Amino acid sequence: MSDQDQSDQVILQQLAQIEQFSTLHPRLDKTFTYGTAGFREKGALLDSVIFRVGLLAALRSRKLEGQTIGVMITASHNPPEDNGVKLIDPQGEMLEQSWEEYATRFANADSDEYLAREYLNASEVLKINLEAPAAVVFARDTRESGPRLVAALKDGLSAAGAEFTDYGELTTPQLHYIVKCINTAKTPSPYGAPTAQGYYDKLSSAFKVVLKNLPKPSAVTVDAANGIGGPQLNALASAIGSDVINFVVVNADVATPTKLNFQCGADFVKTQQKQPSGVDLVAGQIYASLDGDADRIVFYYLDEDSGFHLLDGDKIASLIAMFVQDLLAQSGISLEVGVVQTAYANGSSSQYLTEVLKVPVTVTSTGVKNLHHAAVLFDIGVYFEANGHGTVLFSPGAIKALESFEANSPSQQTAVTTLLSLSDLINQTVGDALSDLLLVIAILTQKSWGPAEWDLAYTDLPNRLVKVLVKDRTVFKTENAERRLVQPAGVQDKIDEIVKKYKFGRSFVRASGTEDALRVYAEAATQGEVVDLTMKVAELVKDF
Ligand code: G16
Repeated sequence: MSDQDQSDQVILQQLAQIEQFSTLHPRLDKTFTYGTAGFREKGALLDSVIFRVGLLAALRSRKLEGQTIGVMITASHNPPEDNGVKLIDPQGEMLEQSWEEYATRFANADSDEYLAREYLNASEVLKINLEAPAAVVFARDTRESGPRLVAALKDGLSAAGAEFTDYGELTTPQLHYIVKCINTAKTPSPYGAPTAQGYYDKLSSAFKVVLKNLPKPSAVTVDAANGIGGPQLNALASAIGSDVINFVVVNADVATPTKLNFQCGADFVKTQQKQPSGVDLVAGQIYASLDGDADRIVFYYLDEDSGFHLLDGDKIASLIAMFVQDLLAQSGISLEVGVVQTAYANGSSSQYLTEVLKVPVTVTSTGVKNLHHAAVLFDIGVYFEANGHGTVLFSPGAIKALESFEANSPSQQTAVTTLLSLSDLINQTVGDALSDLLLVIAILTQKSWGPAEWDLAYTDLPNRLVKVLVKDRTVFKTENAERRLVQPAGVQDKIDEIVKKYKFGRSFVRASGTEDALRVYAEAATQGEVVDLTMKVAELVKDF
């Protein structure tokens, strides 16, 4: 047999295998879309989708010369019965956007034969050698549907002939970290050891360097949303040591799946603007809430008059930008710091960043994948969504400038050492609640600040975010980083008319990419006005 014949046979065998395995994971009569954070649905509906994601992950790895691709099975902040899946590219970043189309095509291929054909077509269009090696790693959160979906994923990977490793239950950012570690292991700058222990070691060492010679911070109570963040934070806390800091982890029941994100967690606290259940707030102390897969975090505290104050992603971004700028000024190194936000950013935060800190601010569409791409354009790019999803990116040039800097004074040296430790403390692959938690505590300890001092930077405009259930959210199309509606025709003009009547009024509407709902955001000068404004805009769009 000629080499060509042999190769044809291998490919035919792979296609036959895909068809055969696919019969075990029948597609439901439903259209799936790779959205803001991959596929999200009721867990019961995702079997075929996850199987097919396995095929795509194998192709992606083959396309990238066998580099390891990650697959995370999670629905993050969504309710317990939901689940989802997202792909992670070799440097720990989100799947390249041009591939989302293939993910959607695979998920919607309406027969086993057609799926095999889509697979072959993709390999031809993208010039992928189907005999090349493929490597995939995966993990899941604590949802009940996780193990069943992992089985579907393994079938997909086996059908496509990929090698794979199951990392069990991890937070989403831990898997991003592991993917980057694996793919950088043989380079001059390995990112770390590709294990959960490697993650704890990297973060805990950097945290200890930043806190060296500083007083021990007060204990921090963290609401883990009854998700994977609970056990992982406990393990990270052990690596750090109780001589350095104590964490009190509450809402850490991962044995009762129905409790996940229920009346607790970052999304609950941000949208309800109140404390989660299971936490008794003591005035003046700082608290934090994670979401179900620990890629988001928000902080909060009670003032002396029992007023609840939220310190969300905007507040975190402002704190970090201010701190990094101070350190740069102290060191004398000139690097450009920029902040990336979305339309959800509170108007006061954007004003503080541009007018007080004087940092450039870029606004992108929702989705960390969008913010990440904008943040890499700065020497030090701070990106955060208001919902608490974000991180800081140090460009290779910035790291080089810091590493090669020759300090003229102990103060300059301290600033440079702190900046370099921050770059290790921050999970630069993606927003990471645990890494962000340590970063915020480190900054507050350095400044000797409590939550109230942090909160002083600016006062949030009263704001509200509500979900509106509509018949078909896909008719809502936006432009200008989701700040304006272009469809349905005429609706934006009506929103503008309403908004005009409110002091400091602003409102926008967009279709969620993770839930079957519209999101309506508004802000205005007073609490009463913002409630009224949100209600009027929600009323306007509810019948579509
Ligand atoms: C995901 C995305 C975030 C996004 C959030 C809500 O978060 O990763 O970037 O802000 O969904 O998106 P949407 O408004 O489109 O539903 P998570 O924490 O659920 O992965």
